[in-house]
Amino acid sequence: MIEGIINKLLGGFYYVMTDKGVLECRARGLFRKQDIKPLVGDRVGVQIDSLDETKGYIIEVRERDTRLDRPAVANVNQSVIVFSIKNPKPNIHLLDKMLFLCEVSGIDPLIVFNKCDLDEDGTLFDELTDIYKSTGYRVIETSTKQNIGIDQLRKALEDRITVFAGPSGVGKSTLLNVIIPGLKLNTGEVSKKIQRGKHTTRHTELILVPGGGFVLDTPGFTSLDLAEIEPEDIKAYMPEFVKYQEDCRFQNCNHMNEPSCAVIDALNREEIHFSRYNSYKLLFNQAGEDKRRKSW
Ligand SMILES: Nc1nc2c(ncn2[C@@H]2O[C@H](COP(=O)(O)OP(=O)(O)OP(=O)(O)O)[C@@H](O)[C@H]2O)c(=O)[nH]1
Ligand SMILES: [Zn+2]
Repeated sequence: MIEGIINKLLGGFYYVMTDKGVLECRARGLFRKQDIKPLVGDRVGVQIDSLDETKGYIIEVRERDTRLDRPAVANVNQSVIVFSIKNPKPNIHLLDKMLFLCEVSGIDPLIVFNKCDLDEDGTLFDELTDIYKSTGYRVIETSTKQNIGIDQLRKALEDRITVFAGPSGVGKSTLLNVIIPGLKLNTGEVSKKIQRGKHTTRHTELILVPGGGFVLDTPGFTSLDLAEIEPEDIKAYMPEFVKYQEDCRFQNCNHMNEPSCAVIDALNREEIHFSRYNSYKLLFNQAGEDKRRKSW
């Protein structure tokens, strides 16, 4: 048996990258009875077909570190969250929501502000970076037009399985095309993309990055439904709240309207950014609403 990683699923076959190249595999063995469906990103044990060494059987699926639903992938351990400085301008609440989903999924976020060529004097980037670096997140600025930050981004992909996330039009596909020569993802205006993409079926594929690491060619965190999350659990995923909350009067303080709340005190002293606190409140309320909607 040899070890490998599933890089795509196509026509009922699993394609597994191994030391002996990419093998076309079928699933077989105990895990099928246990109802484990192998996913892109799964580390697997493969038995090579004795008659054809380009084919094989997946006989074991290793334990997963993480799992995402849409796209369904295993073992992603980093998310590059892309927003553009301008065109479209960043939606900070959406960024906070994606950071929150990373925290919940156990995935390390890296924030990328792309199109920095449009930020003439750099002030927009400085404002945004200040919020997120002080919260402890990694932030880089890039421009595919002026080749800024691309090497830094490529370096951050080494030894990781990365999913790109972010709204439409921020430059996710353009960044991936620059980092992976020959990838040729469609880029540009949405209407043109739909036309060009009409007859091609999308499937999720793990791509090897020159220099090391894997990226998914399909964006992640496209579903932002919070129905599975209790509003009371959200505060634990706001990293900058954690050091204050032991000083709240109530042990189970939600930092909403409770008296003597250390998080709100820190907010008033501007030690916690207002936009981050505001996102927290919106997430808290949305989690409650999504839950009520689902339980009808
Ligand atoms: N000025 C500037 N424009 C850029 C940059 N990177 C990408 N663009 C442009 O932004 C537009 C959208 O880029 P895409 O890569 O298609 O964006 P996307 O995030 O993949 O969009 P979706 O596929 O809709 O999610 C294209 O017209 C790109 O040429 C950049 O660094 N600077
Ligand atoms: Zn509190």
